[in-house]
Amino acid sequence: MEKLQTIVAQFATEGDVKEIKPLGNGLINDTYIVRTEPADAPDYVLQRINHHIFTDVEGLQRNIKAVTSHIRRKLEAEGADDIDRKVLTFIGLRSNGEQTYFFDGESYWRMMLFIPDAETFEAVTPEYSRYAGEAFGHFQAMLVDIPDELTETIPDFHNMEFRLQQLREAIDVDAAGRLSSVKDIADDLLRRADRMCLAEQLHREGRLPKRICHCDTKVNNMMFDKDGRVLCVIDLDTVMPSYVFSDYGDFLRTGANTGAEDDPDLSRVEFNMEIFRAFTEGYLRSASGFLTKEEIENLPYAAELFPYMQAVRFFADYLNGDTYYKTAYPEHNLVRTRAQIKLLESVEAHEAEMQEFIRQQMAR
Ligand code: GN1
Ligand code: MG
Repeated sequence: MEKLQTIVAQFATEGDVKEIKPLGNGLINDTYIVRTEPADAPDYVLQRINHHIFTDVEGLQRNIKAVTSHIRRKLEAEGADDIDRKVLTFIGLRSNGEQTYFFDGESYWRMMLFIPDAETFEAVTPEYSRYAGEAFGHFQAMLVDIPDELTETIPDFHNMEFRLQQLREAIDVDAAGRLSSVKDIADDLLRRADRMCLAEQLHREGRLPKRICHCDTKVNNMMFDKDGRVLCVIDLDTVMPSYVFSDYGDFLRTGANTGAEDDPDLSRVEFNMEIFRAFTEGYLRSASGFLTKEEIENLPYAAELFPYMQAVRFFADYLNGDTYYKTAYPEHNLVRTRAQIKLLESVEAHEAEMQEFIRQQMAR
């Protein structure tokens, strides 16, 4: 706490710190809420950036600044109210207001305004999913004409070919000696490999553009107000050029899963078509203006790609001995892998139904 207080003191915040407590449950960064007094001083969010994963913190913060400033300008032009609650505001250092992160010799830290009267959820209703779909479509739409060139904060982040290469390496090395007991999972994943690399193939053929995407559209990465309206998208570290499939697919992976991402009870894990329909309707409403025919037609593939990619990533981490994701128990990454494969199977079973729904939406 004392240590955190000295970190907070580096930033140009208002008020006096009253308390600092852990916030949320991200798997990568450490996040805290900083409450201040007097009551009219704003509260803040403090984050330790995981720089083993985000190695280019300078580039990362530059991306975030470009994106939040662009969105702010767009919202102003739209005449939106309450803009400070609809886009994140990063706090500069006392010593240099332009710099939005602090290095304490060991870790990188940043602070942003806490958005009051807003909530995040681990699960959503169809109604909230429709708003979420609209919000991510709107987010992408606002960034279509961003003038800045953004860096890939994690190179090849959602590149399926690269993720499979990492899995194959993990299988070859078998660093934690775990492969022999889970060989069936490796085979199951590799069997689908070619089909799942469709996006990279389309991109090489010039048929699929990269656009600025959020790339971590887990349902808990958006803030809702009291009426269930989406205020803004948070967790902007992975905002970078990618295929629109990233945002569409990763939301459904989390939002349309009837179980938990790491559910040990696979009977709870199913793909919820009601959420799929609501989210897709909302997304197409705000994004169909800029999406190409090829992007729209392949949205069902995107819904399959993300449980698959996540299974590949969790499984590779399991084989590597749990070096990337935070884990709560030794088999956690294996349990996560199984849950993602179960989800994938359920999405696959709905493929024709998804195609038909999207076709109907576009015909309206
Ligand atoms: C990580 O940090 P968090 O929990 O929002 C990960 C995502 C995964 C997700 C799985 C930088 O996101 O890509 O989909 O865990 N972020 C990074 O829950 O690897
Ligand atoms: Mg998060």
